[in-house]
Amino acid sequence: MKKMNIGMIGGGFMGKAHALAYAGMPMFFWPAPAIPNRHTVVDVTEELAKDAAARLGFENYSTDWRAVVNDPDIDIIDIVTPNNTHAEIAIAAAKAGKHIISEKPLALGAEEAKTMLDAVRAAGVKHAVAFNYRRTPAVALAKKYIEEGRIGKILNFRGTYLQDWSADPNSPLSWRFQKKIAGSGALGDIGTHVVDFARYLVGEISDVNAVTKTWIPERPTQTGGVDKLGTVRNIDADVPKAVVDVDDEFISMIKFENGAIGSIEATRNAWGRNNFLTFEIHGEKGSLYFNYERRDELQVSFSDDPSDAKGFRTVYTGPATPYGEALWPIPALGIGYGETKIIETHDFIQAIVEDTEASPNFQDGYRVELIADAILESAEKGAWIKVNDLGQK
Ligand code: NAI
Ligand code: SOE
Repeated sequence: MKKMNIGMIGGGFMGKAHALAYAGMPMFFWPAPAIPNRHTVVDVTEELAKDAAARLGFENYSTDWRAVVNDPDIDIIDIVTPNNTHAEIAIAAAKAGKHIISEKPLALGAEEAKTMLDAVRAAGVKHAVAFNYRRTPAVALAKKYIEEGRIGKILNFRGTYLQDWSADPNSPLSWRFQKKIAGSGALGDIGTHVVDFARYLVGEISDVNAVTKTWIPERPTQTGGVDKLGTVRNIDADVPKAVVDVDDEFISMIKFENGAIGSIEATRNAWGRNNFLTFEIHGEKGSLYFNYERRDELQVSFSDDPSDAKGFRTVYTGPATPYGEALWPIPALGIGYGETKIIETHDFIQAIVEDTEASPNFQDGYRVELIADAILESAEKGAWIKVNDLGQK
């Protein structure tokens, strides 16, 4: 069986998730399209890189991502670094002829994402963007029902992503609060997952009308140690404060090209909400509801349900639903974050081996960035904004 050498850039939170997926993928999907080999992991210091290699099971480590991108033994470059580094690494990897999977959001904005899309298209390499939540079996089941016409023509999509890890004003100013590193706040960090759901399940978004808020305008700085999300940082005892220049929260009305309407909102300041990533979709013949915090379940209600049994009922995902054969043998046994990454890894490596387009890919990452840019512009101008396409379809 073919082996594919992985060069993974970044050994933090997502480094762990992707390394787990490389190890686990062939255990779930057998025969695997190819065996991912954890060849080299890169981080910014020798200590971090060495530790990441030991912890995440990589054969080698490095502090020089350029050398790894140009290493002829590497087949796939996996970008799991903060958002401001994605473009430079991806463009160099494309030029070196490597297949690329990048974490979301693809870039700091649409213009930068377009340079990445241009680079992978010019190089003819395979490319994927890691919107892994659409790999949750219940989300893929919703997609199947929609494609089969089970809820009819879609009227409305209502999506949320609510977390509370930054509601505490003492939660430190990690890179996720800095525009030059993150691009935007809750919008790019978590709102883009909902935008991905909307595009995947309903279709292209044409217009947005949004409001953004920064509830906590300054936060304690940090220089090392480990923060709540496992990011390596030191939090000094007597820290100065620094300005937050991104959104803590946004809400946007949306219009789809196919005539459906809806809303998307995201916040990291909602006490009590942890990974409250949801959608409710209303169609002419039924409705679907999903909440990632109950990720084995899809709530369904159909117009032809008996009149004495109106309301949502729960479908549990399992062997008979999407990805079921590869996963666990009993419905509701429990899908986790790891499984979504394992499926994502499988689908990307399969696209490489079978020479098909990976999905979602940099084109999708770029379209999501166009929508995110339009949301920011709309919030600034207080008006409906058409989603532009920068001349790149
Ligand atoms: P993190 O801060 O935990 O880890 C990033 C790692 O990259 C750190 O170890 C850091 O030292 C390293 N790094 C930074 N610059 C580097 C460089 N130039 N060369 C090599 N290593 C470098 O961040 P996390 O949470 O892993 O996020 C990484 C990316 O993954 C972000 O784009 C984020 O938005 C995305 N993400 C996606 C998730 C999803 O559900 N799909 C979940 C969490 C993060
Ligand atoms: C932090 O808000 C975060 O880790 C995001 O960066 C991820 O994309 C999300 O899936 C989980 O939360």
